Amino acid sequence: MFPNLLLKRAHLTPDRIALRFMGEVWTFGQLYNEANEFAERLHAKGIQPGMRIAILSSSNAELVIAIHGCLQLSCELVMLNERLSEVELNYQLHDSKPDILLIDNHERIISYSQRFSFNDIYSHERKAYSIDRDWPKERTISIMYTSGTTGRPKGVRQSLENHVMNATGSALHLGVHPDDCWLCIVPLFHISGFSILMRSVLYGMKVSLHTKFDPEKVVDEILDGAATRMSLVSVMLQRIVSVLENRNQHFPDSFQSMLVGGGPVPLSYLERAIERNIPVLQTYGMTETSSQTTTLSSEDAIRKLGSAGKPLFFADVRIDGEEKMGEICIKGPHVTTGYIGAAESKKPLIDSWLHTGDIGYLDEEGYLFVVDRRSDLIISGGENIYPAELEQALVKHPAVVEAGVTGRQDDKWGHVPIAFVVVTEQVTIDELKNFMETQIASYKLPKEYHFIDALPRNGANKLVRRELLKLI
Ligand code: S0N
Ligand code: AMP
Ligand code: MG
Ligand code: MG
Ligand code: MG
Repeated sequence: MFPNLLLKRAHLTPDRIALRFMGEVWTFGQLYNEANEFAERLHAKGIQPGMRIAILSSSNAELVIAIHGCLQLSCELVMLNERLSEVELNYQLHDSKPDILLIDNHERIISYSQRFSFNDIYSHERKAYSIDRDWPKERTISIMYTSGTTGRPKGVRQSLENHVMNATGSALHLGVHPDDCWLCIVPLFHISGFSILMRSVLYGMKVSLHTKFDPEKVVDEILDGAATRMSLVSVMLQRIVSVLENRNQHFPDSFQSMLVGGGPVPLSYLERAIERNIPVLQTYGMTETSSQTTTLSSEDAIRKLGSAGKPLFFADVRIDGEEKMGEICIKGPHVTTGYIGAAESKKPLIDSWLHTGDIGYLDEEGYLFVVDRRSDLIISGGENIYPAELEQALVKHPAVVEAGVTGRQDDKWGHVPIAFVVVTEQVTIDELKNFMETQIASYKLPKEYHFIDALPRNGANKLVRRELLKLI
């Protein structure tokens, strides 16, 4: 068992600041009281401990309170990506079958039999529930969907132990200072953001939450000394560095660490960041490991530039294969206990190792270098796009018989999808675009469409996606 995280934290340091959002602040004591109130109102609505609650919301204080409120009531959360299309969200709801769906406002396009806004919950009376002082380690805290090679995203369980051990390993690596404030500009529905909330309650650390990523605001806040840590993906780093370069400014020494991960990080961005006094630390993490597995140390930041560092204290990494370079495998108490829904029977571990599908190597000193993302995955601005998902959507169009999707480099997003289609009847690119907009989140839409006569296939008749680019 572990202690009820927020209850314990509110007992230890009730007056420390937990959250800053749009000029308002919440202490841990206040956060606990508001979360408890939310839990009582949920309970009055018929929500029982152990139920599953899906949440669709942008990052705001109400979401933080709702997350903690659901956890106080011992419910598990399905964190939905607000950028997804209705079709994609419906799949995740159908797969996870939550008891209720919570949304931040009724403008959300998604419908569900049990759908309530945060305000709907607040308009309810309160009903006391029994507060669990101890939480079982194996309890599922959160579920996040991550794309699978088959084109169907899988719901990944993140247990209490996963979160606690990850946050602890992170603290042992980065250190914790009483004045730390972690700037959260990554979405709370991704583990990049959610893990910041977990660190906050465990460390007694302030979080400064932004709804929208605005590099100017981020730079201002850091120059003010109001934030000491942050997590981001490389396109965000690039935008922040550009602001500093344009203003000819540097980060203050009070700023402790900037975790950059979620996809490949170009060396040039790291070099430009260091020029601006940004203590940038590349990190290798994923949904299945409740965030960081390896992170570079500040003392190695320059000597090992380009590496994602060594495994955190509780984590282990090995490379599978005969050669120096091979599939990155991960072991440790931060690795998921499994999937839910259609993927429930898929076992995530082989002999206690998670096979990531990512390709990399460990150098002579044990530093990880991630060389290639897992099979066919396209990572655009830190968001995953699986070709199979787009291909399946494309062939739903009556004119399209076959489709192949692959990624190409892009200055703005790092990597973007482009589509190749075999058609049986006349169709325009605009028609295909319009169709795809009804199926797929806008950040996943192919940036180009090419009509081809046949897909490149191997002897086993399997699509060879890397051959697609040669057709243009
Ligand atoms: C980069 C972001 C902020 C871009 O969004 P922005 O600028 O706010 O765009 P919008 O105004 O919302 O939309 C404008 C148009 O741009 C399109 N668009 C938006 N995002 C993308 C995108 N990623 N790719 C392509 N296009 C995009 C919109 O569709 C819109 O187009 P139109 O007008 O046509 O509709 C945003 O993308 C963002 O927040 N990205 C980061 C997401 C993220 O956090 N990813 C990480 C996920 N992985 C993990 O969590 C595991 C790794 C991990 O844990 C970690 C990662 C980083 C650091 C630390 C850790 C850790 O281990 O702790
Ligand atoms: P997600 O599926 O959203 O959890 O994203 C995790 C994936 O992002 C990993 O499996 C990698 O493919 C990729 N990734 C994360 N960190 C890095 C990194 N530092 N370098 C390269 N790729 C990364
Ligand atoms: Mg994924
Ligand atoms: Mg923008
Ligand atoms: Mg078709």
